[in-house]
Amino acid sequence: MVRLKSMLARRARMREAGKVRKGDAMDEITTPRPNDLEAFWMPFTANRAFKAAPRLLARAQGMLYYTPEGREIIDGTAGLWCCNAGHGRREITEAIQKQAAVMDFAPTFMMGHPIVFQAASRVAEITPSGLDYVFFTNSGSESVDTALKIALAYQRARGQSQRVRLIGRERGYHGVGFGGMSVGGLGNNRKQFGAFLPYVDHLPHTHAPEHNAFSRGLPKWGAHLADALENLVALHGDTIAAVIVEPVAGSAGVLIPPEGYLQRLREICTKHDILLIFDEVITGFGRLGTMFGTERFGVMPDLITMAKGLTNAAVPMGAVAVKNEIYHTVVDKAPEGIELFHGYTYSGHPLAAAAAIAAIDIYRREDLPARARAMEPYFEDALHSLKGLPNVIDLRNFGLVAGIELAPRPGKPTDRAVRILQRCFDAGVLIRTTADIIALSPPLIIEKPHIDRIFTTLAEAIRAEAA
Ligand code: PXG
Ligand code: PLP
Repeated sequence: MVRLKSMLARRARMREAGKVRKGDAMDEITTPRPNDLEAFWMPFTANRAFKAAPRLLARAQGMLYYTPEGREIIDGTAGLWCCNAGHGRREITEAIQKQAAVMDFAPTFMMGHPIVFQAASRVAEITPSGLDYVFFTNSGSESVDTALKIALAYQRARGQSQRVRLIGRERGYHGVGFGGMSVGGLGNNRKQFGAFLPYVDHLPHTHAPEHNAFSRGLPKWGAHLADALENLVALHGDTIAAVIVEPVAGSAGVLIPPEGYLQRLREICTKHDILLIFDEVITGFGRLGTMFGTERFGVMPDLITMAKGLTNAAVPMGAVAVKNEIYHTVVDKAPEGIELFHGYTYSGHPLAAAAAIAAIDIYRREDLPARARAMEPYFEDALHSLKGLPNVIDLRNFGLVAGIELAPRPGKPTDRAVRILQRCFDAGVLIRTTADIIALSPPLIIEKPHIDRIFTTLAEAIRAEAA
């Protein structure tokens, strides 16, 4: 940091002397990278704390990140739940490079390019049969907004235009767009903004440590919590368009649905003619031991939102898969011309499409969902070996997702978890924290020695922060 400061001071002096102006080529030359950390307003980050003591990742391969100094960090989080096939996959990199050389960009508004159609077909091959139409976006947040808009457009197209209400769930995370934030149920993500979509209501969350603490797999207690949807129907009548839930809630701190809960939710949606949207941004692409969570739970939604693992995170991309009837109703019933007034400049960007095809081919060829499923018992045992450590008040897991809930330091929420994250990083393991919950979601290529390292390191860090 001292070197960096002297570099910046030198640049400022030169600028004052009129030798270089900001943006000049000279400026680049006289200021070798890394540049200072100030300009980047970091997302969901304590900017001041980070910039005072940065944690930098400079390179990645397989299960490992490397710091700028070359120190190895085991990736316990698949980046942000997204590099499911591990880092630096050659097939994906080459597909992106090849596509960039062939055609950088072409519009998908009133034009098409071959690779985007191929990518949609590839996605439709892995979604449950009957959800065979795919709308491309650039992120999970955009996928959620897209799914909500399609749900509303569908209700109108079939003559149910009174169905304008959207139902989310407490502690749900559906990204940060106004749609996703509105159906989302995380207070911290809402409190600064005040304005939300109208006509939104929420189901109760399913987290019940008093009944389900230290569950392995699906907790037994709580299927009846889905019945709250009946109460919302009693309240709102036939004005509900759609219900959106994460099959397993990730961002809120790994909340595993009780056995039978999602089935019950499906039944009530069907009974009252309400669309069910599964937000599979985290649970998609093998994370739960099947390509999508819907297969593992045996529950069929009407729409699936996805992102993250779709391209193994090599290029941003999201997608919404919809039931054929939804596509046909919106498209076939529309007057001649554009059927859905929605889309992003980069809906189906060629580089993202190339990355998605290559990533899906890897997931299928290496059967990474099955690999995750096979590794789940070992991962589960390793997780539950943390039971009894100081301040560990709950452990929960499903697929290759684990949550470790800690008692917060009195008067200092998040402090314990953040310090454990720092200790793990210093000891060569990347974990993720949300409030005082630690979340693990490693790449699906993980081997047993990585699991051992992750949990040994974590146990030491938890002990070290016992006070
Ligand atoms: N839906 C779900 C279920 C998600 O988990 C989004 C939508 C939004 O996706 P984008 O691509 O717009 O971020 C997400 C994203 C974490 C964490 O560690 C989770 C997400 C993103 C960043 C961090 O809790 N989930
Ligand atoms: N803002 C302006 C002024 C635009 O012209 C556009 C797209 O044309 C957007 C926002 C939306 O950008 P995107 O399509 O990348 O979401």
